Amino acid sequence: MTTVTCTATDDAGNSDSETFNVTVLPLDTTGPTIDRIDLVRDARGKKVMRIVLTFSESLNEAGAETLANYALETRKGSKVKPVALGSVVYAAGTVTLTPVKAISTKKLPTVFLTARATGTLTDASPNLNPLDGDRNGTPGGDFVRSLSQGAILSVVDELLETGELSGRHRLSESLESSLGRLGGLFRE
Ligand SMILES: [Ca+2]
Ligand SMILES: [Ca+2]
Repeated sequence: MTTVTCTATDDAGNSDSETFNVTVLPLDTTGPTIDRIDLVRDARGKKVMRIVLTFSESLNEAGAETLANYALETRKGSKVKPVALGSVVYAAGTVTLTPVKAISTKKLPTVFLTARATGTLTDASPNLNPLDGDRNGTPGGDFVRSLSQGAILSVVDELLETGELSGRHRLSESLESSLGRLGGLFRE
């Protein structure tokens, strides 16, 4: 914060001054990153109904809710097939994508999600910094992950946050528990 003093003097030499404060906010030059992917399953755990993306900061709402900024597709070798997205809803730093048809959990390793670093999928700052999808610290770069990769990242993040994945001596124990939790993902 800077204090500015303004003094005015008339021809007769009378003068008076006023002060006011100016706050200059640091310019936001970082793009939002996707820090978590959570998969919302049906009651039996066999199908993914919704995909929830957690961003590192608030987004420009209109862009966050533009379906064209996201793509789902199955990739098998060179065969790429789009998976239709029905809706996208933004609320408080998270984006919820709902595919038209629920996705079988068996298919998760071949289903890829792309979030595009366009001019509208940006943060909420006046600079409108685009998504930093490749997480290299510079706005720009699409985010591309298979849904199974995304789910693994979220479990590892959670373990790091809760401290379960800190001490080296606890690592094998933690990995065992994460594999157990991931088991549901790959079970036939
Ligand atoms: Ca930012
Ligand atoms: Ca980037």
